[in-house]
Amino acid sequence: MRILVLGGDGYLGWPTAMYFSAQGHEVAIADNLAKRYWEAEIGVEPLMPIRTLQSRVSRWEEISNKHINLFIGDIAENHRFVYSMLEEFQPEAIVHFAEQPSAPYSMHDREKAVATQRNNVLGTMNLMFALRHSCPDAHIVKLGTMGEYGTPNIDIEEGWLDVKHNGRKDRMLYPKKPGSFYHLSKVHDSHNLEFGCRIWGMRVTDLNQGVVYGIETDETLLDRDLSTSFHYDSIFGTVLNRFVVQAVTGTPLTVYGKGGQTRGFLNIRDTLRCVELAVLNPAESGEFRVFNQFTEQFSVIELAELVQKVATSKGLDVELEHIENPRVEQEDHYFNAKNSKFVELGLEPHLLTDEVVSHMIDVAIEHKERIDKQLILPNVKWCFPTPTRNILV
Ligand code: NAD
Ligand code: USQ
Repeated sequence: MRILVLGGDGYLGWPTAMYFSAQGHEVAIADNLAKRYWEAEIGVEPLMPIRTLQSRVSRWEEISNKHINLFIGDIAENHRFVYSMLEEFQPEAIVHFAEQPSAPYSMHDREKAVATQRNNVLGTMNLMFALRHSCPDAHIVKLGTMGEYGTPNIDIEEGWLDVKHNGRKDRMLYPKKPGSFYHLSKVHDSHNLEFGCRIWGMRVTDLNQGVVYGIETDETLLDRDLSTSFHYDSIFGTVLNRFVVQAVTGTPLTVYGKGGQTRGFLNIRDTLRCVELAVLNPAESGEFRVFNQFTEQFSVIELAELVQKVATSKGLDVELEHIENPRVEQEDHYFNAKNSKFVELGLEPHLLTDEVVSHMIDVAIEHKERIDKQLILPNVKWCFPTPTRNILV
């Protein structure tokens, strides 16, 4: 198939692009390298050194003897770029990772909240219009997030809810209660995409993905220059990835508040497989399909205790610390999310075992000299003091 990976320079997009290329698909990557700018802006670096996108692609081509097409451009601010790329490449599937992915980044201040929603919502809208113009039958596989649902006190279905009200029934998009301006941007995307399916007959799979952990895939392991951009800082690092790096540096594991926050999690290898399953089994024309893309549920404290146990068995001295929660979120709540659709399509999950954590610790130890401990403590609060009335911000 001809598969376009939007955001193919990122943590998940780069390994996904290599994976599809390895399976023999014709792959194109689009990226505006914005993540590299955001990293520089806040002063953080990935754990492993990451080559330029062009040199990663060349290295992949040398090693695999397969070609990846490259489009450098901004999908949110340059709609002509999106139209001409789709016109030229004529993708059958478009995997859309190209968004600002961090909740803390989006909660930093007005500018970053607006920039996040502008980038994410407009990028998806430009894609919808360009697709309608240039390749209306292509299937969009869109990375959404489990955080769109928030933590409701009822079971979380896969995207849709059958509702009975005053004696009548309907099937509605599942009600959303997200926890940051970033997560809200994904809700807005979902609504826009569902509208496109309903009105124009677009075919879309919205992947409500849980929190991803992991450093390596089969393709990144082929060469150091193919590594993916793994973060451990408080803005771009996700919780388990952060705990592993904290354990290696002897920093107490940063459990925010009580640590009862429960989320869906998955290994980066399962991200690749889930996206592949969605691409190979496309949505019907007019169908807005939602899959909950996670394999296991854990609370933050369960993850911290797991990392502590494994690290201790490897001779590391690791403490847990309940620090003041910088976020506004429930710390003790019901969470039961359905995730059967990928299993029905054939997903065999990589589960979070002691061995997986142990291997992540070993990789983090290899790169220990690059870890900057200053980047570990959170520095963005959800609820900051209201400015006095005569200060314009
Ligand atoms: P990432 O920041 O590493 O990758 C996103 C890529 O998109 C970056 O290379 C960035 O430069 C590019 N990009 C952003 N805006 C763009 C634009 N306007 N035009 C072109 N390129 C643009 O993020 P990631 O962790 O790989 O996440 C990928 C996607 O998956 C995101 O949409 C994220 O919200 C979603 N997601 C991630 C996780 C996770 O745990 N990492 C979990 C659930 C969902
Ligand atoms: N947390 C801690 N300590 C830390 C970091 C996080 O206790 O050091 C807690 C957070 O308060 C939160 C939970 O761990 O309750 C998850 O936080 P996270 O930073 O790992 O994940 P989140 O901000 O939700 O965002 C990440 C990705 C995002 C994706 C989302 C999936 O950055 O792109 O959409 O996971 S989900 O959470 O299912 O919405």
